[in-house]
Amino acid sequence: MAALTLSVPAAPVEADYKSEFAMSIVVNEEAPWGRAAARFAEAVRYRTQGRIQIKNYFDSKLLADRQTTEFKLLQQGVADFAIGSTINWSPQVKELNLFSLPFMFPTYKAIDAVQAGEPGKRLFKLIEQKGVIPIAWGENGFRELTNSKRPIRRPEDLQGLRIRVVGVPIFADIFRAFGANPVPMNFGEAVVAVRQGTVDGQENPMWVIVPYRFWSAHQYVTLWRYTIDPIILGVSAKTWATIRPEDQAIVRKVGEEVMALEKRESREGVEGSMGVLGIADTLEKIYGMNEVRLSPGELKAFRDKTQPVSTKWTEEIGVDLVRKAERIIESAR
Ligand code: X2X
Repeated sequence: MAALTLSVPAAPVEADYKSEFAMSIVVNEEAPWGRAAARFAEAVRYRTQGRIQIKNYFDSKLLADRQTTEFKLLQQGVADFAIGSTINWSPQVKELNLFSLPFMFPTYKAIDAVQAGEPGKRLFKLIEQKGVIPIAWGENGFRELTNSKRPIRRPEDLQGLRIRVVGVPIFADIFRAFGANPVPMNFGEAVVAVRQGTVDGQENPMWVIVPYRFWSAHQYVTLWRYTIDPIILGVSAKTWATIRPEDQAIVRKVGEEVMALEKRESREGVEGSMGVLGIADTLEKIYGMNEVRLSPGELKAFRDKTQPVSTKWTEEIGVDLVRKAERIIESAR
């Protein structure tokens, strides 16, 4: 008996992990999205007593600014971790375009219900089937429109404006439907284009508009919540397979905590809770932007223009998934 016990090898004191894991983030550390990556790396290092060391590559540095390749790099294990936007992952996981369906998600309650419900679970399963382990949802935010030319109240106001969009097809379709001239561009390039005025406008959540100082080039903002941009903390399945179960459990727990905090923080600045200024006050009073809020009638004019886009992309995403999400949204109102 004793001999048998002794022959069982003791668990190694040091895990034979690679000395550094790479984490990709498209933005910098100044918004909740990037801050979550910094917190995650630090808390994982602490709670694994240094066994897992994560190096963060902010501002798309692991991607050479090609944001729509992030999911591929996770599949390959070039990126071990990422906190990535569903927009940037949608070329490889087309169902993630669900969140880019125009005017689909009216409230935070609606998005939370969809993520917690069957559609969210199905999306996580699809991601996992493609070789990436999804850990938790976070949020970049509702995407608002900024531009340097004029207040945008009606689709006609967008006529001919050069609007930077992420290089995924649904956004080009949406802005063409409004009569604008969509210019697909990677984010790093977009930051320069906004500053230099080679585009007239762009669309992003408040937490990108503020830290990247888009307000200094763009006087006008239209608050229309036309799409939402969730983010997901994911791990390459190749990397995951090298991590021992007890460390996987730590990664999961820390990831869930950090991303829940990220979501709260990204909403606080917008919702005006906990004494933080709401989006309108922040962008108008602090950053001097001219804010346009749309009446229900004005919003409807934009929504009507995008009806064919929604129909087309519902087919692409999967009618069943979209209808399930719609039913959840309806009851979460
Ligand atoms: O490129 C963008 O606009 C950004 C930063 O919001 C995303 O990564 C989707």
